[in-house]
Amino acid sequence: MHHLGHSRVLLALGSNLGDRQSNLSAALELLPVWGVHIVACSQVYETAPVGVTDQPSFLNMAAEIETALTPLELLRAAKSVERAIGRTETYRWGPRTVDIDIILWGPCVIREPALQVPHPRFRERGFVLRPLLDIAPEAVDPESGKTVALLWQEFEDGITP
Ligand code: GSY
Repeated sequence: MHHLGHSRVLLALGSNLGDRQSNLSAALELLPVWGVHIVACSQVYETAPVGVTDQPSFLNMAAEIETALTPLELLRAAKSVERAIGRTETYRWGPRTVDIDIILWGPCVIREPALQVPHPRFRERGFVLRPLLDIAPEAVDPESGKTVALLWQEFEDGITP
């Protein structure tokens, strides 16, 4: 179920190829073209690569948005923006010019083959949690019932979800 215009939708953005700051800025300028209103942005954090560690470091940030798009429409918009900025598929978890993930959609839980919200791995990713803490510390993960602030604290304390 998706609550038109009411849910707090949170995105994570990352870039580790080319002019990383310009790639993030370009994404924030292109999203509105697709009907995505940017409400708030976190700081930009330089983060060591997680997963495949033998790749350049990332710039990561988070954004709160408002949109009348459905979740799957937002996913398609995000993919269009990624492509416009020059992301070409390398390999899973490989370098990318820009990556846009839907992390939370208010209280909604979406489990479709193409889209999982809350993002299934965001609770263990400091590069997602730390930017989110800037703009949405009190946002609640509907699956764990925990706030972003608590998830960040547990991440920092090394408590695995
Ligand atoms: O889906 C996120 C892409 N990604 C990142 C990232 O954005 N930041 C960091 N630090 N490591 C990452 N590994 C992958 S895959």
